[in-house]
Amino acid sequence: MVEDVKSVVSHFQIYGEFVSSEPHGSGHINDTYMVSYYQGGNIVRYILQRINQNIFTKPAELMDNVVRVTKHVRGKLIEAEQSEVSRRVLTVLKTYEGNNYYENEDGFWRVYLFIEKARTYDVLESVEQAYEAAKMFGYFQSQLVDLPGERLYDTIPDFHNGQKRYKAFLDALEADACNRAKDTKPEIDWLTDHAWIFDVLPDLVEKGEIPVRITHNDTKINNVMLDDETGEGMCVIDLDTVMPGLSLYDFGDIVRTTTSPADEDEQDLSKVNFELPRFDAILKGFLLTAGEFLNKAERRNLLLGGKLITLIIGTRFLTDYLAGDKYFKIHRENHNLDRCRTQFKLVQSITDQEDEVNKLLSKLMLRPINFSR
Ligand code: ADP
Ligand code: GN1
Ligand code: MG
Repeated sequence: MVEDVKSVVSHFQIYGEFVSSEPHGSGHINDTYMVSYYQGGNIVRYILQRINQNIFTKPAELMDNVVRVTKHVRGKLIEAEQSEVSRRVLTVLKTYEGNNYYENEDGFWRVYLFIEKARTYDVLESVEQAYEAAKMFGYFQSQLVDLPGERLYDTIPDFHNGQKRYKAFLDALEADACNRAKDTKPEIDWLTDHAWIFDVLPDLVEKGEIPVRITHNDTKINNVMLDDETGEGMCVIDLDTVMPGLSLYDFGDIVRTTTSPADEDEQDLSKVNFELPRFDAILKGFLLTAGEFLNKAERRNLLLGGKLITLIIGTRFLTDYLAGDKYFKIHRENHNLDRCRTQFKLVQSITDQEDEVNKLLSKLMLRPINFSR
């Protein structure tokens, strides 16, 4: 593979001598490599990614979105006289032909500058990190409020459409392609019981209370880089799903990936719990940067965003398990089922503590509209 990587990166405008390449990160979708070059006496690193074309079927449109968004964010950072701009926004490298990607028989490739002295976390180590991550995702959205030009491409149509995700689950259940439904009866029953939640947010969108904005749509915690030294939020990454969406889903995915101290694939479900101090931290971080543009209905439904996206992603893991692990990368048997279980447990844990959360939201004048069956 090193030889292949070396040949792929040779098409990009990178100077110096190729040194090495190795797989990098723990994303579920793309293939990511860290590539090192020797340049004028220093080692300089890059990120090379092969875009998963089973999932992103129009990668050229996707790159068009990424380039527009990163250019706009870069302009904002320069305008605000921010230091270290190239550590605060992804930089897309061009090929010698002047393209933003390179395509060969093995796939569709792109290269970013490597963001040094910062890292991502799969599980948070402190409440401060939760605050920083939420602040960054809110900031990212605020930077895109005035993105000029045409509507961005929908890189995955209906990405967070819970009703369609539920329908896909029902189809996978009926097909039961791998005869796995028998092993997952409690999860199927639990989901059937909670499927009504999928309708709540679309109702508010239909009534015009919740607007469609430009959102990131994959604000899980390992898609933001935090500075190694200061812990400060540096850069929002993984921009493949930046497209029109709901702000509440972005906040929701922060809830999903920061409020429990457990891994997404933790097998000991007693470790999966919604922790109020973490929620308090992300609420403050997100409102600091997104508070200015969020409307009243959005502010009042922040917790719902968390519940809903966690339910949607749990449903997607269960669907993929039933279908035979076709979508998310897995690294062990039953991996998607384990992931599904943590998500459903977290939704249950949020529900169990809803009164407490509502007290907190009331203090911030964010008491949610009562929604129930
Ligand atoms: P996936 O879509 O598969 O999740 P990501 O774009 O999130 O792919 O990249 C996977 C991991 O690679 C990230 O979690 C992060 O740790 C690392 N990474 C991605 N882009 C960069 C970058 N520009 N600089 C440094 N690390 C990066
Ligand atoms: C995938 O690419 P990554 O690993 O950041 C997925 C998200 C899920 C997440 C669950 C394009 O995110 O929607 O929430 O896994 N991305 C896509 O961990 O499907
Ligand atoms: Mg990622």
